[in-house]
Formats: sequence, structure tokens, C-alpha cells
Amino acid sequence: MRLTPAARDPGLLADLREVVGAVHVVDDPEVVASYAVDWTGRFRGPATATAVVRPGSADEVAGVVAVCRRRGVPMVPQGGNTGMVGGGVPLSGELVVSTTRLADVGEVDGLAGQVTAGAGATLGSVRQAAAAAGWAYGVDFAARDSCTVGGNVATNAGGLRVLRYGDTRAQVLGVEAVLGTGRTVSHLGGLLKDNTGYPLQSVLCGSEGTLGVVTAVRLRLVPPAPERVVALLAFAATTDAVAAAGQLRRSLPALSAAELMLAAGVQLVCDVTGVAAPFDRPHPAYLLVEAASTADPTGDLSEAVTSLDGVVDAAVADDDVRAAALWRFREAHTEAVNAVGPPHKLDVTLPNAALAEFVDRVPGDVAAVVPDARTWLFGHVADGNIHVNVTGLDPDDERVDDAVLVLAAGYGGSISAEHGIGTAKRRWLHLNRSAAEIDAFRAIKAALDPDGILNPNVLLPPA
Ligand code: FAD
Ligand code: 2HG
Ligand code: ZN
Repeated sequence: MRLTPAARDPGLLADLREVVGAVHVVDDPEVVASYAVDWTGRFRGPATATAVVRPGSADEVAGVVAVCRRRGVPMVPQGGNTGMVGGGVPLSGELVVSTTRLADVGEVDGLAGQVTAGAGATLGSVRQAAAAAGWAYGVDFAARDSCTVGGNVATNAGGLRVLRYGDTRAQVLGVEAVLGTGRTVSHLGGLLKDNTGYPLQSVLCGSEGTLGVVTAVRLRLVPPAPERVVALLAFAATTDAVAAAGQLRRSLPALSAAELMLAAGVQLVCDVTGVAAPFDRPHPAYLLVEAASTADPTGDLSEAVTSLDGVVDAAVADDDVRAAALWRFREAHTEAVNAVGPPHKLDVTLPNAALAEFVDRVPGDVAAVVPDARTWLFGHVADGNIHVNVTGLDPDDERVDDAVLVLAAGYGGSISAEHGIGTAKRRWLHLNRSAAEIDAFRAIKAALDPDGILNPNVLLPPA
């Protein structure tokens, strides 16, 4: 079928109004504009060629998919639009299918420790519902109040507590989704043991809106760990910080986060947010460490930190206000980098043994390609996950992307740790996936989205 990026075709809009009601079909370019540009400002679609539809139920999503199939109109599912790889915006004037009305969070099943949430529920609202029921949700990161659990599933989001609880896929017990075929699959029973064929929830997890529109998710919850202590440790070298994170994973069972930052990024956060520097002088590398448990972990953390090599300074916070102040140095990196200009975001995983060498090498490699570019590095060091952000590049200039992704893959790393491939990296998918794997991906795509209407610019390289 020939796909027409005809999101503003009057016939299409009339059909969509029949399905969701006139008020939920938006074609005013001024309103559509915010849906057409990504969070970083790097990826932008033509707002004047795009429309937004906001279905309010799985049945309405199915109705929207049916209309798009019939008319050959491609669509882009969009949740909170906080994605980092341009996967949620209508680059070619696709129809935006916004999930924000699917925001219900069901009652927590306290016996099972599970909850079902609509795809458009924010991560923060799921976390709050879990806490109110005496449970916790294992995924957390700075976009919590904007990103949606449907988007988290679609990107298989990671975040700050992967070392303790795993990524989003590890929380998902089942999904409801409207596939590109127009059929709705719903498997939300929450059975922990359920070996009845292909785990469709796992296939949809990380599929980036290319196979179906997720409409609801069954999530496992975790026991709360309310006693918390946070420390910011300073090191003279990246390699010392990386080694310390590895040692803490062994010596501190209550470890719940280990985040790497460098001098330039912490200074940028201070400059942009106006907060004071954490120490009286800057240090080349920092490790933000959190321990959480049911009993106060401060003693265990102190003991574990004392036995680390290379710690040259430390700040410890055992109350919520000071802990939040230390977390701010890490969590504000993304907004601080955006303040410099639209970044190229290269979210990579390295084998642990290569991590420090990669971090030390990347700024020089970037400067060799584009001398005026600036490199900002930080990430979830315990997962081997480094966020390489580069500013001072044109949005379409991919020379640095190429150099960094090829470098990461050359070390045996992944070109996408947790943000997905999106549109930004599909050119480089072959660095991590063989021709046989990409063919298998295409076969799955053809089976679940036979007309190719779902996110045609995302994940799979152009054939
Ligand atoms: P969108 O941005 O709306 O969409 C992302 C992708 O998912 C697109 O391809 C879209 O088509 C698809 N999609 C969205 N909803 C659906 C659905 N219901 N069905 C099918 N496909 C869908 N990410 C991390 O992994 N870890 C972090 O620590 C992290 N920190 C962040 C911090 C900040 C400040 C920001 C701005 C972003 C951060 N992110 C992080 C990235 C982002 O928040 C995640 O990728 C998140 O999962 C995206 O959710 P969303 O609802 O905003 O999705
Ligand atoms: C984080 O870990 C997010 O803060 C965003 O994944 C990373 O801004 C980035 O590159
Ligand atoms: Zn991250």
C-alpha cells in the first residue's frame, strides 16, 4: 500500500472525528506545533501538514488505526514526548496519535503487588499510586512527571534504578495494544508464571511504536525501601569512579543507584540552575551513590565508601532535602545541556572494562571531527550506560554521531542503552544487529503492521 502523509486530509479528519469526537481531533497548527517537535529541539516535523488525534479508549485507538489503514495514512504514537531519539514526532507529516487521555491508573492489587495503568498515565502517577498502597514502582527518572508508562514500554526505558530492579521490560507482566493489523491484544491478568507462547509484551517492549499502540500495561511493584542515604563522591580520574561503582555493587547490597558525572557537566548544571558547586574545588569525576533499605543504610554506606580507593572528597545526605539537592546535580544534566543548544544524544552501553577508556577518549574523538563541538558525558555507570551529549552541531550533521557510535560498537558496546533507536540511530542499527536479525525484525513488522502505517521513520533502516 502507498502511504500518504495526508494527516490533514479533510476526509481523514472527518472519519477521525466520527471515532473520537470533534474536540479530540486537532489541526490548528499552533496547537499541533508542540506535538511536532521533540524534547531536545533537534527533530521537527511540519506542523502545518500534521494533525493530532486523542483517543479516549482502546476501542477508539482501534477505530483510529482502522481509519488510517483504510486511508493509507501513517501514524506516530506519542505519549509525553520526552523521547530522546526523535521517535515520537511526525517527521513526514504523519498523524500523531496522542495517548494522553488513556491516563487512568487502576486500583493497586495489594496482594499481588501489581497495578494496571493506561498507556497515557505518567510514570509519576504510577509511582504515586504504588506508594499510596504501600508499594513502590521500580522505574524512576527525571522525566517522571511528563513521560508516560506507554512510552516507557515502547522505549523499554531504563533510568536510575536499573541496577536494583531492572528496566521497564522487567516490570511489565502484560500489555493491551492495538496492533498495526487493527486487532487488539490484551493480556493483563498479571500471572507471574505464564508460559503460554510468545511473550507479546516483551516484543512490544522496546518496539518504539512500530508494531502497535500500547493502550494499557500491567506492572509489577516492588517493596518500598524508605530509608535512604545519598553520597556524592569525588575522584581524580574516571577510572577510579568506574572501579568504585563496581566495588559498591559487591560490597553494598542496599545500593540503589550509581551515577557518573564529570567536572564539565556538574559545572554546567551549576551555571544553568544557579546552584552552588558541591565541593570547594572541581574534581574530574563524580559518583552519585544511593543506598535504600527498610533499615537506615547510612552505616553500611559509610563502611563501603571507606574501603573504596581513590575517593578524594565526599558529601553525604541522609535527609530528603539534602538528598534531593545532591540528586539535582545529576538529574539536571539533561535540561542544562539543552540550554546550550539542541544536542545530539548518543546513549550507549559499554562493556564495564572499556567504560573509563571510552569516556576519556570520546571528547578528543569528537573534537577531531568537529573542533567547535562540546561533549558532555554522564550516565548510569553501574549499567555500563553512558549518555554522550554533543552540542554545537547542526541537527543534520551526523559526522559525530557516526564517530561515537562506531567507537562504542568497536568496544563491543550497544548504540542504544535505554533511549531506543528512533529516527536518530536507525542508520547505524547494523553496528549491533546482523542482517539475519534485521530481516527477522522486518518479518515481525510485516506480520503485525502489514501496511507499514506505524512509525515508518523509526527503528528499522530504510529497506
Ligand atoms: P514519547 O516521547 O512520546 O515516545 C517515545 C517513543 O515511544 C516513540 O517512538 C513513540 O512513538 C513511542 N510511543 C509512545 N507511547 C506509545 C504507546 N502508547 N504505544 C506505542 N508506542 C508509543 N529515558 C530513560 O530510559 N532513562 C532515563 O533516565 C531518562 N531520563 C530522562 C530525563 C529527561 C529530563 C528527559 C526529558 C527524558 C528522559 N528519558 C529517559 C527519555 C524518555 O523520558 C523516555 O524515553 C520515556 O520512556 C519516553 O516516554 P514518553 O511517554 O515521553 O514517550
Ligand atoms: C538520563 O539518564 C536520561 O538523565 C537522559 O536518560 C540522558 O540527557 C540525556 O542524554
Ligand atoms: Zn539515562
